[in-house]
Amino acid sequence: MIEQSFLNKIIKYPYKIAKLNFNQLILVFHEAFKLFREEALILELKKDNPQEKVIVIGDLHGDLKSLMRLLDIINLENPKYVIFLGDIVDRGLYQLECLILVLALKIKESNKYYLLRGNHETLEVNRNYGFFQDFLNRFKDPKKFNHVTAIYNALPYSALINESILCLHGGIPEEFNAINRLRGIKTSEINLTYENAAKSLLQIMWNDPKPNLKGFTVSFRGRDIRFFGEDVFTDFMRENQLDYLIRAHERFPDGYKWFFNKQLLSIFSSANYRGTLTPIPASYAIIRNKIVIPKIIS
Ligand SMILES: [Mn+2]
Repeated sequence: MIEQSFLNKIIKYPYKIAKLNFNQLILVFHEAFKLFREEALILELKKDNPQEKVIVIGDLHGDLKSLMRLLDIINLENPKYVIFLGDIVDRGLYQLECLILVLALKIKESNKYYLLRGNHETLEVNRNYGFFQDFLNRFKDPKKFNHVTAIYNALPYSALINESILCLHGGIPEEFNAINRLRGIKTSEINLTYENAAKSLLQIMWNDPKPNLKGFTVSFRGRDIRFFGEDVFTDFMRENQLDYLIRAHERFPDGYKWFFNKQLLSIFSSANYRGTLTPIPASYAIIRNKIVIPKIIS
């Protein structure tokens, strides 16, 4: 068992995570892994009282400052659930710190904090965008990264709140029935379904909405990845009886962006993304009384 005092220290002093030795980190990875493996690929979260809040957080990409500001906001708002939409690592200055802090929150309050898989929760992407190299510089042995990969492979892909608000990292898949088909399957059982769900799972992590587009079209992001237009989005939402989609994956000048008659909200919670681009405000979403409200982290 992991000590509560150890978790509390991580949460209170996240800048000191860099000083932890690998055996201490293994405790965090292992405990979080056990929790994620018991979760469903499509989380089904229920609010009994409509007044209860949910906070949804987009890409962090190693922006520990924004994450710490979000924890202050979470303390003030006291939501029932906090959902991270993935892309915790790569690009930023405090990638390991962000990952370990999110995992520590998960372990401490596992029925409050949820982490979904983004396209950067993958070794191949981490090899290209910084986290794998950052990890190797610290811990030298590439085999140690297996602890991280195990976490990635155990993450849920989507969260459904009161059967009406869908949260995921990228976008809707071409297979409209994918969400329903994957409901009830545990993350540890992914191999049972992976063969015929691989494309949908990939698209959930990678797809993007595009205004003034009809149907699905190819994306610059890669093979099997798609842009989706308003017509297919509206059909998907109707068929799945959904009111809102909250996703991340793209940065916008205002920090967030509404699409498609305000049924799709895109948020991004890293302000210092890549360090070289023009800074943008970091955003998050709050759900209360069935309404989704975008907010800027100030
Ligand atoms: Mn992304």
